[in-house]
Amino acid sequence: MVDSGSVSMPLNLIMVATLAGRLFDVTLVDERVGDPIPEDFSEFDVIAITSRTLNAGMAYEIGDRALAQKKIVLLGGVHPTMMHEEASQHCTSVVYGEVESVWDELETDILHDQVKRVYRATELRSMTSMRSPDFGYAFKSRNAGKYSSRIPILATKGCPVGCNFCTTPTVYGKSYRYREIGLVLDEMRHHQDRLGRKKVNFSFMDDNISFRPQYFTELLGAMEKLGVRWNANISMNFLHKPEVAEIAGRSGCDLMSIGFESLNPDVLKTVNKGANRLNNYSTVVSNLHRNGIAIQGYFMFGFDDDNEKSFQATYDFIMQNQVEFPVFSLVTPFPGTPYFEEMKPRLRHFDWSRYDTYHYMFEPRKISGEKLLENFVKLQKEVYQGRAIMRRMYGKPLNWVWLANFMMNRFTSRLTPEMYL
Ligand code: B12
Ligand code: SF4
Repeated sequence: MVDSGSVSMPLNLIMVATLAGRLFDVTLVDERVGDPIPEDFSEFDVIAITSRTLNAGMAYEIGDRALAQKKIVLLGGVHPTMMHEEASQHCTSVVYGEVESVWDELETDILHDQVKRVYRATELRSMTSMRSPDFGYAFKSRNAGKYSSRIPILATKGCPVGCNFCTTPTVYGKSYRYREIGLVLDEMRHHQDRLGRKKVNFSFMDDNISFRPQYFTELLGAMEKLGVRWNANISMNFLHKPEVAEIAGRSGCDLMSIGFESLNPDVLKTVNKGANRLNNYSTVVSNLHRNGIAIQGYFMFGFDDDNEKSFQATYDFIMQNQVEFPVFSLVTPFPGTPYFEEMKPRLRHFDWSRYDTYHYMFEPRKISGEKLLENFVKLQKEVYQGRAIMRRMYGKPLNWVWLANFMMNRFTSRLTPEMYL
């Protein structure tokens, strides 16, 4: 999105490496930081690849190459899970969902050279047994300097809400699991000891960390004494209550990423996100700001009920409420979800590399595709114009959020509607 030069450490592959590393020698290759992907796999027995939809083509290419060299190829992650039949053409085995719940069986089968076509857990394991990720695999990379210093961490998994456009219900089922608070704190303390300081930055990777308010506030209460900094993706479900923002601020939260999605009430009804109540939006923002928490606000466009007014309403909301870091995307029905099935006849293409939320996917009913993209680009340029940045960021502490805004200024100034086709 912004070419900041750093990416977060890949918790998915690090979890796979942490488990596999007990028995196998593991080499982590992360193409995002510039690690070259080997052409010749003769040094390896097993090639394990992760993929979101937008990287599926690349993952399949690597899988085909390794298969041709008679290697065991494992494909996992969100896209192979959602599209396991398609993925199975390019690997020996598809790992459906999280590796932890199938690892024992998979490890035994690899050792006996008897791997199956699909690994799918009949039951998801409790998070109590989850091993702490071994980041040593990432730190020892020659390109480790390109990893963000924020350490990815998980307290919960899954989300029972079940929105029809979301992949989480398929990947994690409708259950909601959480780790004992003591285990989360132990992991944080481990990094504080390793780095020799209290102020360590963590990034929660949870789907919906605040789904159980009691667990969430207890976790934050316990984190207060640690002196860490943290950020998370969060739904708005109870952020309108001032005490939640207060405890988040006291426990070291410096950024919350919130899916506001839309300012158009008709769109919100169809998105079916019960937590998003328009009349709470401004309260949520001011509660967080009062406690020193910056907001990364996600906004989507291209729904059937979107019209030109949606853009103006979003602009006004962002400017009036000084949202620090707005992020805009186009509605993208991801393969394997009920929404994808519903929209299939109207989708413009099935080129997975363009399923990145930055491509135009279908013509909405109330605005032409041309007008949609024109307004989409205009809004981004307006919100990240120098003067608009100064208005939104007025009075905010001088930190990386300013820098992100200036990078977005450069990035958005180059945008054109054609880039989204
Ligand atoms: C945190 C997060 C982010 C972070 C990235 C963190 C990172 N370092 O990757 C940020 C905010 C940067 C981000 C960005 C984006 N994200 Co995001 N993100 C997530 C989220 C909420 C959690 C991912 C995570 O780390 N989970 C924790 C790890 C441990 O779990 P996991 O990834 O599921 O991995 C486990 C299993 O899948 C399995 N596994 C995974 N890979 C493999 C491989 C093998 C070989 C094996 C055996 C097993 C295995 O075992 C793992 C360990 O348990 C997911 C939702 C989700 N639940 O997946 C969305 C999600 C992955 N993101 C999504 C999207 C769309 C994006 C963006 C395009 C959004 C945008 N408009 O910018 C960008 C794309 C960035 C990119 N270039 O890839 C979609 C992807 C949909 C799809 N079909 O591709 C998801 C699924 C959200 C959704 N519900 O739709 N994201
Ligand atoms: S609330 Fe968020 S994580 Fe949960 S199902 Fe809906 S979109 Fe997915």
